[in-house]
Amino acid sequence: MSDALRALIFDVDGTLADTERDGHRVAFNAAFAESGLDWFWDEATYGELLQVAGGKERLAHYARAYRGSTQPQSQLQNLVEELHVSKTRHYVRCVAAGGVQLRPGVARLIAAARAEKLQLAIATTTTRENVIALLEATLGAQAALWFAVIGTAQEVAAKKPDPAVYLWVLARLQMRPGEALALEDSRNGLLAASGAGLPCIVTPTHYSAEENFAEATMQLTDLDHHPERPGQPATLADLRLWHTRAHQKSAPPTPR
Ligand code: XBP
Ligand code: MG
Repeated sequence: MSDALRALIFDVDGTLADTERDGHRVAFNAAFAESGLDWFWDEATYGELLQVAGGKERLAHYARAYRGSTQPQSQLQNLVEELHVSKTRHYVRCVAAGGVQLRPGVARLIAAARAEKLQLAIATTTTRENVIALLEATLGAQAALWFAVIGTAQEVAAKKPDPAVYLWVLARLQMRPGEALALEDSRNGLLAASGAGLPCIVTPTHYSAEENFAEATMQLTDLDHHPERPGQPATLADLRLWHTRAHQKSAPPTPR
């Protein structure tokens, strides 16, 4: 017998909203300018840097791999921390001012899930302040309370593609992986979700469009575009169906 769907676990960046190019990237550049650094991340460079999950990790990688930094680790880490505080301030301000919108279908599916009493959760490698700011700015002042569990960079050290954040969220939800469905936008996110044993729906962004999503339960342009019914949105009933199918596929064959 397959587990019934009890929870939707959303990634944030790229999945709830297309935050990277016009949100995070712009905030990183504002932090560089504020610190008097001549660093600048154009859209293409940022696309490359997105292979490294986590803003702090991305900053350290850029310093070493793109700017040839030979600073001792502790010194570089101080710079990274300082830049990241400033970047987070810029990002939260941008989001609170309405600079980022939810992707198509996200608000509709969240409302449907709430109406049907499914649990909602977040599993992200971004900073908690960013998540709260995004939920409040796009879904309303109380929206963070709709999510039973919010797993962020503050809860687990290992970032996606490591499954740690999904395992942490599942433990908090007190659910088995087969009772939940993850929604992601990137290969790193998909690997994290499937590493935790979760079926995963992928809605790529322009940054992740060329990535390999072979392990995905279903891939959609966005949640308002059903992959098999042109012009129709994906409904919660579709998500339930895909969840059941994924479960059946992964279940061992019944002995005759
Ligand atoms: C998101 C990230 C984040 C953001 C920046 O990945 O990698 O690092 O780009 O946020 P995912 P911070 O969507 O797979 O969780 O600067 O707060 O890390
Ligand atoms: Mg993402």
